[in-house]
Amino acid sequence: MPPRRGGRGDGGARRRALPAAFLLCAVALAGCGTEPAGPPPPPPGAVPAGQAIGGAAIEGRVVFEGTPPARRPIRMSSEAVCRRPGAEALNEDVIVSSGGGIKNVYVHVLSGLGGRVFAPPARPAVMDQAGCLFVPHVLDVQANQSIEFANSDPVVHNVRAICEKNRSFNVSMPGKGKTVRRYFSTPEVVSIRCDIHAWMNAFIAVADHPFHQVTGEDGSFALRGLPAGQYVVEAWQEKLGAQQQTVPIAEGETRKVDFAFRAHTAP
Ligand SMILES: [Cu+2]
Repeated sequence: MPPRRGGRGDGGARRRALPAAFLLCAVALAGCGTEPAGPPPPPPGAVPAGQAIGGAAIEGRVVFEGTPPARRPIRMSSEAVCRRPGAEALNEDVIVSSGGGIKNVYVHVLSGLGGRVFAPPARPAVMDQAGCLFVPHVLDVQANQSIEFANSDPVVHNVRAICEKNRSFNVSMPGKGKTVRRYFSTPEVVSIRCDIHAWMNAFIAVADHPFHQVTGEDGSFALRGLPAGQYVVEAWQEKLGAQQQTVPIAEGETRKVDFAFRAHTAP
């Protein structure tokens, strides 16, 4: 016997579901239909942004050991404006300089700062969509720091943030000049994508303190202004995984710490 459809019971369920659906719409409109409210103010006693709390530093390089993977051209054939025959952008999964440094590694203090609370910088961090790529590819921000997403391309993009600990979102970026502000409150690495152009991906690394950096072309980093203590420092790379080192440091000391990755070291 085929299953019964559209019975009285189903209608009742639909009637009961309607108010819930309206409520969801109202919540969605309040949260996403207009620009959401800015981040909450820092709690009393938070260390102001930019205020030094120590004179120690952890500096070093992230390097690739062995032969780095070749970077492949990104085929932007589905979007005429993005297409650059003969001058295609290269994929940004693993970028190793001629000297072996790895670019775009997120280096941050994972633990050791105790219960200190840090106010985020007042200036927004910026992630642009330019040349049909997210720029920068890896952005480091502080929790509750405003992030301005911008579109510099004469095409429609979107920004989809895929979070585990923060609230995921998806906003349309309909053409050049569009900007949208968002923020994340909880430390994690958020995956960013454009659904229209499958090759467009990026990462936003969120920390609840200012001791973080994304390595430049030569793979170098410097975390300055730390108080004496024992820290766990982590280097995270989107394809190669994460490595941690425990770093004891005295007041005023500068410690050299290097990280070395090889292909396929991801867990
Ligand atoms: Cu796009």
